[in-house]
Amino acid sequence: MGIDRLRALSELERKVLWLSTWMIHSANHLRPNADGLKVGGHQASSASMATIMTALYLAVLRPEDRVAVKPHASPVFHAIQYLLGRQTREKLVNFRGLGGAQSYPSRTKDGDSVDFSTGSVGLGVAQTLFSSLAQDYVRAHGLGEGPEGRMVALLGDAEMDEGNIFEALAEGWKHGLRNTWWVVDYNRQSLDAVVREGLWSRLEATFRNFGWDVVVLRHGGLQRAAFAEPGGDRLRAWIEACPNQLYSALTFQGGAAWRKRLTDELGDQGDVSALLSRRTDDELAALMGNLGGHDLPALLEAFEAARAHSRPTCFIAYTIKGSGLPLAGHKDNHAGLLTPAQMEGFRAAMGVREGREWEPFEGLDLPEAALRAFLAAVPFARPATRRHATPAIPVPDALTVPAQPAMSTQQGFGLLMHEIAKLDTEMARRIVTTSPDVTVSTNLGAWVNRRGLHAREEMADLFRKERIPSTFHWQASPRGQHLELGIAEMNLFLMLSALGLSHSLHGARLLPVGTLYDPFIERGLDALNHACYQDARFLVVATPSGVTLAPEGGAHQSIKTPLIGLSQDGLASFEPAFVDELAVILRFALAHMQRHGVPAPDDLLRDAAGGAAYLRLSTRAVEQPGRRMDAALEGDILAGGYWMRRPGPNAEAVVAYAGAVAPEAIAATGLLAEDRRDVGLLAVTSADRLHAGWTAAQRRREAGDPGAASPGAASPGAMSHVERLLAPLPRHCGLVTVLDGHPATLAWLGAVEGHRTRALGVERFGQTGTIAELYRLNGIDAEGIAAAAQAVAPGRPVRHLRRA
Ligand SMILES: Cc1ncc(C[n+]2csc(CCOP(=O)(O)OP(=O)(O)O)c2C)c(N)n1
Ligand SMILES: [Mg+2]
Repeated sequence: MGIDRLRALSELERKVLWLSTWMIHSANHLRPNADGLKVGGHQASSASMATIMTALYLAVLRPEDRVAVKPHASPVFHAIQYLLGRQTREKLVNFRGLGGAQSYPSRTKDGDSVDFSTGSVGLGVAQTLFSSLAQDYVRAHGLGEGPEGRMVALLGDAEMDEGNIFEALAEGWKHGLRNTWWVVDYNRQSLDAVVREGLWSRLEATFRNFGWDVVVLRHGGLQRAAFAEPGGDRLRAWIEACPNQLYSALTFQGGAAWRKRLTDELGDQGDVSALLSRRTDDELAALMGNLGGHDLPALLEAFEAARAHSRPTCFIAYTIKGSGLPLAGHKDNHAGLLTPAQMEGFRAAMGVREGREWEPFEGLDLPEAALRAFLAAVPFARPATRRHATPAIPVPDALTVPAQPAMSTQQGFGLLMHEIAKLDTEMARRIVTTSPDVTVSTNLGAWVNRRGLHAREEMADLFRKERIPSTFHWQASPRGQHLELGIAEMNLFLMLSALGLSHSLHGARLLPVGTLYDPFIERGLDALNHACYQDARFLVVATPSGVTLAPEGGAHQSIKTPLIGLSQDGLASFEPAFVDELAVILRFALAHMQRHGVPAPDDLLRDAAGGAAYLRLSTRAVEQPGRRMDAALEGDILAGGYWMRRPGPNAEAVVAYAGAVAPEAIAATGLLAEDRRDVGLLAVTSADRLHAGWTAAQRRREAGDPGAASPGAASPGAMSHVERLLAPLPRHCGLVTVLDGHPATLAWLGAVEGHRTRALGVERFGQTGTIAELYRLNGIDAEGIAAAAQAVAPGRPVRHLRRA
C-alpha cells in the first residue's frame, strides 16, 4: 500500500506552512510594488492554522462538505489547493495582485474549492450554520442528492466577539441544527491583543447550553507523553494555569526563556527538574509549543470521531499564533512579516533550495511520487460536483395582478404571494420565505397559511386546535415553506445567503424571499453585502419604509435605504408605486435570481448574469391605475422608469418621482400644468437600474465601442434607458426629483442631459404624524414639489402655490 498517512500529512503540513509563508513574503518583498503600499497577508494567523487545515483538507473532509475558511488563513487555503492541483502557481505568485489568489477566500474570484466567501469576521462562521439549516430544508423537501455534507467553519478565537455568531447559535438551537462543525483556532490572540483570561470557558458553556458537543484539543502528543513522565503532572498543572499573555511571551522568547521560567517556578521539585534537563532548549520549545491544534494525530482522531454523529460540534484547538515562525507568540504579530533575513533562515530550515521556493515537494523527506500518489487519493479531491449547475425553475410570463381600486404595495405583495401560494407549480414549491419575526406585519400571512411553517418535526398550531379564532394558521411540518426566524436581521440575511446558494452548494434550486422592515436592513447590512459579494440569489422585500409609515415615527423611518439599493452590487433594487408594477418586478426577480449567464456587451444592466433583488415597498394605500400593462411598459418598468405623463416638445418642467409619493407627484404635475406647457411626469421604478444603465453606457462609449456614440446622435442601442427618456427634453426644462428617502437617490438625473435639477426627499430624522403632515414637513408634498419646480423652471408663478 502507499506511504504512512501520518508521515505524508506531516511532511505536507510543513509544505503548507512554507508555501503560505512564502506566498506572503513573495507578494510583499519580491513582486514589484508600484504603490509603496504594504501588500500584507497574515503569516502568523496562517501558521496558526496550518496543521488544522492540513488535517481537514488532506484527510478528513469529503467532497460533500462545505467550508468557510478564516479569512486571514487564506494563504494556507491557497497552498493546500495548489498541492491538490486545484490552484495554479501563477495565482499564488500573484497573491493579492489583480487576478491573483485572493486576500480572503472568495467564491466568485477563487476556484470552486471556495464554498463561502469570508473577510468580515463572524459572517462566514454563522453562514455555515444557516447552510446546514438550508441543507436540512432541501432534504426535508425531497430535493438534493448524495450524502449530506458537514458545514464547517474555521474561525479565529477573537471572531467569537462578533455578536452575529451568538444570534446564529440561538437560531440554530431553535431549528435543531445538525452537521455543523466549528473549528476554533484558539491561539489566544486577536489583532491588537491577547485574549482575556477565562473567556473561553464561558464560551464553551455557551456552546454546551445550545446543545453543541465541545471537543477541547489542548495538548499535543509530545506534551501528553511528558505529562506521563515523573513530575509531568506538575508541568501540566503549570501549563494549564499559565496566563495567555505569559504563554505567548515565553513562546516568542524560545527555549532558554522557557527553561528559566519553568526552573524558577517548578525546578526545585526534583522530578520536574529532571524532566526539564532531559531536554535541550530547542526540544523544550518544541514541547511547550506542542498544543492540540498543532498535533496531527490528535486532530485526526477528534475529527474522525465526530464524523460518527451529526450533532453540531465545536472544536477548540489550542494553537500558537505564528507557530513555527520567528514571530510565534509575539503580541504584535498579526500583521507582522518575516524579514528577508528571517525568511532566509526559515528557507534553510525547511530545506528549500533557492529558486525552488514554489516547488510543491522541495525539501520534503518522502519521495515525490509517493506524495503525489497520496495527494491524488485525498478524499476531498475525489471527482465530485462541488458546485452544482442547477437548472432554472420556470417562471410564468405574468403574475395575476390583484384588482383593488386602492392598495399599498405591501398589500399587493401579500396578495401576489397568496396567488402564488394557490398555484400547483414547481415555482410555487421552490419558493421559501423567511422573516425575522415580522411575517405577519410584512403581509406574508396568507402565504404562510397556505404553505405552512417549516420545522424538522410536525408541530400543531395550538390556538387552532383549541378553536381560538385567529387569522393565521401556524401549522409547522417538514413540508412547510416558511422559515420563521427570531428578530435578528443579521440572521435573516445570513439565512437568505445560505438559501440563496443552495442551488450551487446543495444541488437544489430554491427561490428565497425574505421580508423585514425597511429601516432594519441597516441592522443586517454587512450580512446583506456579504451575501451579494458571494453571489447568493434571493429577494428581499422591505416594508414599511420612509416617513410614509408616519405614526410609527423617527425610530422606524428609513432614509438611506434607497442609496443602499442604488449602490449595492449584486442587488437589483426597485421601489414601485403601483401594484401592477410590483407584479412585473416580482416576476422579474424570481427569474433574475436564477440567471447565471455571461452578459453581452449591449446588456448594459448585465441581466444575463442575474443576481439578488430588493423591493422597497410601502404601507400607504394609493389609488391604482386602470389596466394598462403591455410589453413596452413592462420593459420600461424593469429598465427603471417610464413616462406616466409624457412631456411635450416644449416642456418647461418635469417631475420625476419614486415610490409612495406618487399621488403628490401626480398632484404637483397637475398644479404645474395649469400654467406651463408640456409638463412631464416620470415614474422611476428603479433608480438603481436607471443609474447602472447610464454609467454602463457612458463607459462603453468612452471605451470607444464602435456601436456607441454620444447620447444625442447615437444609435439608440448604445444609449441607456434614462438617456432615451431624458434626451428629448429641451435644455431649459427644469427637473424636480422626489422620493420618500434621501434626495441624492435621484439628484443625479439632472446630470444625464444637463437639466437644472432640484432634488427633494428626506434628510432629517423624522417625526410622528400623518402622512400629509410629514410630507409637508419634508417638502415632499404636492405644493413642495410645485414650489421646487418654480425654482428650477421659473415661469409664471403657480396659482395654487401655498408657499411660493
Ligand atoms: C468585521 C471585521 N472587523 C474587523 C476585522 C479586522 N480583523 C481581521 S482579523 C482580526 C482579529 C482576528 O483575531 P482572531 O479571530 O483571533 O484571528 P487570529 O488570531 O487567528 O488571527 C481583526 C480585528 C475584520 N476582518 N472583520
Ligand atoms: Mg486568535
